[in-house]
Amino acid sequence: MNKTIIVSNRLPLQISIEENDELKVVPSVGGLATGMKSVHADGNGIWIGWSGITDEDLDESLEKKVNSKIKEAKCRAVGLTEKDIEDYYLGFSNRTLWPLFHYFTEYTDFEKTHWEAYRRVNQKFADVVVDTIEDGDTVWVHDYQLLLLPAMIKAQKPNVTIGFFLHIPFPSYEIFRTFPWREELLTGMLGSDLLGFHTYDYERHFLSSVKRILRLDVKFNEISYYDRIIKVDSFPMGIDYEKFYNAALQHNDPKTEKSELQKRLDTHLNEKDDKKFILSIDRLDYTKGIPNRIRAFEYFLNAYPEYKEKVRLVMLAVPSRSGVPQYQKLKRETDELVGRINGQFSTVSWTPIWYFYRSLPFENLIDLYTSSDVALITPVRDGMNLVAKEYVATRTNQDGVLILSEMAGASKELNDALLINPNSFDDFATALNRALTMPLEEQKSRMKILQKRLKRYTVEKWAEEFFKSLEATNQVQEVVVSKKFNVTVENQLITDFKKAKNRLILLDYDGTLVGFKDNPQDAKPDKELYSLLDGFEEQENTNLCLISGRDKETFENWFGNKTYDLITDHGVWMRQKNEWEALERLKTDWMENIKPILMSFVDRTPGTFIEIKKYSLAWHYRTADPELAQVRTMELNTVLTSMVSNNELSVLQGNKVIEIKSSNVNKGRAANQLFVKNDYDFILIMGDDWTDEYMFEAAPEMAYTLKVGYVKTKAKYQIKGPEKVRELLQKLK
Ligand code: GDG
Repeated sequence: MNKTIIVSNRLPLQISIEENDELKVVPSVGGLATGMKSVHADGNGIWIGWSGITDEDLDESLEKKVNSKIKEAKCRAVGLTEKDIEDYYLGFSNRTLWPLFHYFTEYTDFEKTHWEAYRRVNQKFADVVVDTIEDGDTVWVHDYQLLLLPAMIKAQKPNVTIGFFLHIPFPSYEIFRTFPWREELLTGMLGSDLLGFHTYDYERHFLSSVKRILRLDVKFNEISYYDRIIKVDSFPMGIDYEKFYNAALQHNDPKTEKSELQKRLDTHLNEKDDKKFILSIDRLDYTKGIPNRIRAFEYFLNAYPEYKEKVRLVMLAVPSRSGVPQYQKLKRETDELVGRINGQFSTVSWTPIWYFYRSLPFENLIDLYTSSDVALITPVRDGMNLVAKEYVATRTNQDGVLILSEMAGASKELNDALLINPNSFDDFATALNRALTMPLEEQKSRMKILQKRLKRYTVEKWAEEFFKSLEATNQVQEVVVSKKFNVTVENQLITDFKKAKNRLILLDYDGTLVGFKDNPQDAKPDKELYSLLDGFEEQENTNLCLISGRDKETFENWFGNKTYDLITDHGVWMRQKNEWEALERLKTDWMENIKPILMSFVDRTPGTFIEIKKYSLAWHYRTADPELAQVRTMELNTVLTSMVSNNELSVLQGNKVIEIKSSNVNKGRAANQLFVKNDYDFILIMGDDWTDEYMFEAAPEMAYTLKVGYVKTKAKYQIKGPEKVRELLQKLK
């Protein structure tokens, strides 16, 4: 039976070493563990991650004990050293990726040794994963600590399905491009078959970086990457709604005994009947906007002095990453601010801010959620923010108001909250005033809509949707690979070639025999290619012909002293036995009219240029901004449409090029001249471009037609790239 493997930095277990080396293992109750329950605990799943104990703290016997406990919980541990944690976790993950992806560029370190540790540790994870999985298994990798892992797994196990989910934002291209190892990071992520983000914005930012940095083809939300199609989608993570709702119900039951914290909260409420609670809960992290929130609260008290002694901000800041200097600084700043504001406003009976710097048990979290009138959740950047959703789930009477930052992913779903820009103190003050005076009816109608969404799209549903989508990627891949040029076809082709008496090999040049270069003139034949092609000159009964959109002069220059056949200018000219012959008689007077139009596109689209050939004009946009180029190609097509029909011209969409040429010329017509001339019993045709489709269409049924690349084609088979083409030709020599 196929397995499902979940991989995250930490295992969903808290393991502690007690006295006498006794182990205490407590399962984590976080959102992720809940969402994964159906695939992990109940299904045929294994969770891989770090146990939380470094190698240095484990001797051989303790390690055995730990591993056996981990195994009981259907987990497998990745061993990490103190140095790994220092450089990969506290270093690269939390001092590079975390700040950069949250737009804190000034906090971002680009430390090469940390990057190397990140690579090394991702490989440690890959080794354990590869050792655990078999073909047909499914792997789901989580979060920013493991961005390189998908490609590392795929390289060794191409037949497993890999999903990846990023829990934090993916930044805009302008931020991501500053990252020194950007290509490698993206390539690491592209080992996945499905990439998931919380919101459409993160998805679109990621795709933009893939297009601009890796220059890959992206259609809607699918990336063509060699022989694979990678799907990218957004899956907003939900919460365990019932758990929070039921806990709140129980809490509100008068029979339930009150916690110490609740008693303290109650005394506050009794101080004055009309006093209100404003709640904020976050990890103490600079992305959560805590100092800013405190300052905004001060601004609010000054702007609306009538609230003095009537409201209280209850702030829970959960200690986090205290080994990273910025977090230590944030702690000092928060302490100081709370002290200053409490000093400034407090009276004998009122302290405006209650500040807890600790983590609380779940029951106390519910005390806070249920006792508050307003939740003030105002991160400056946040992938999703589950606290906002949990607050909503605990409002069993549907009262209460959520004030939420637009910069939290959750704001995309929670439109009925009061959404604010966390950088505007006026927004804060107005929203707080509105929340504190909101009629109960409006509170209820808003809360009802918020709850409806969260109740339906829970964390289980989120995991289910992701898995469904991940399984569907297999079907996409099957379509892509159905035409794959596999070993069986290759062997048959070689056998047919060997026994044939009269062979034709028809090869496109750019993208087929050589890779693309930014400037077409740089894509000259190399030594290896010459020797490969020359080999066919010596073979008996073998007619080799290169067929290209290149002009006659260029080919004459490159292959002038060779004896093989050439067809140039998309089929205008043919050279056989060193004699050039014009296959078509063409007019060129239209060129003078079209040239200025193309020139205006060059002027307005940096990175593009015109190639002037004898019988055609080509506008190349390989190095232009891909998004701008997409707009301009549509614009150019529209402009050209009316002009070309009057002049019997056609517009060809090549690989990052638009070419205008006479309509009655194409590679298919030219190739046909060869097909009919001889009674071939073996024909091999290879090409990568849209214009090569004419050849595939015109080819006799017995021909082997091979498309280079994995896009839709009329060819019978598809092959990866020029390297593979050369390997095949080598085998025919
Ligand atoms: C990352 C992304 C994204 C908090 N304090 C206590 C406590 N919590 C629980 C909350 C909530 C969770 O921790 C915090 O989740 P958030 O989503 O708010 O924030 P991050 O930790 O930054 O999480 C974030 C998330 O991943 C999921 O993808 O939403 O954007 O940054 O569940 O209830 N729980 C207990 N005591 C506490 O003191 N028991």
